[in-house]
Amino acid sequence: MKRSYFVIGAVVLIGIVTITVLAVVDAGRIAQRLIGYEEVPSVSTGASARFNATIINTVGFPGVTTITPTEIQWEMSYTALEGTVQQSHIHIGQKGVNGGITVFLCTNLGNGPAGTQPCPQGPATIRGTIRPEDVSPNIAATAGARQQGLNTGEWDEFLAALRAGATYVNIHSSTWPGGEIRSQIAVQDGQMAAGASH
Ligand SMILES: [Cu+2]
Repeated sequence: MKRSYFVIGAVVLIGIVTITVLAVVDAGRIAQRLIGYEEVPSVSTGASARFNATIINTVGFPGVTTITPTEIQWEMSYTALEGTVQQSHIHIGQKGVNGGITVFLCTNLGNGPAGTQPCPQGPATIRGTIRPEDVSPNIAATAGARQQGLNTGEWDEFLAALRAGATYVNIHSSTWPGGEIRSQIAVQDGQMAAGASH
């Protein structure tokens, strides 16, 4: 009797897992190269970085699975910074303009939200996942982004800013505390646009 409950439970669990996996949709790709010339004003440095990210939509089925919020899985590799790496963020701001910090990628300054990873000295690769609670967390360092209207947890507005080209990735160093290398973010449509899922 107990064994049959176990078998039924396992079958139901496998079914739920399968449905969830089928509903994971690639909703956009980001692939940027950070350089000093994109800083405002431009910085002359031999440093560079790659920032790659995928916007993941996990779409639920009404009455079957819970609708899970979108998340962004990212990876960044950087090398040859001329100063000591201090922190890295996604900022809100159009090309050629400095804007406020909205998402912390790493920091060595103790100024990020709890759980923010440290920034190793390069060459290094770091990874993370951005979720709604990571958008402009309610800490002093993100006050600028909130003054620009991107408030704590405003996920849809964050995605809209990404897609509008109104965000950038920045790596700050001891030599250039305002940023040594930077790249504006552009989102390429993911496989969802082609009607496929995986
Ligand atoms: Cu920054």
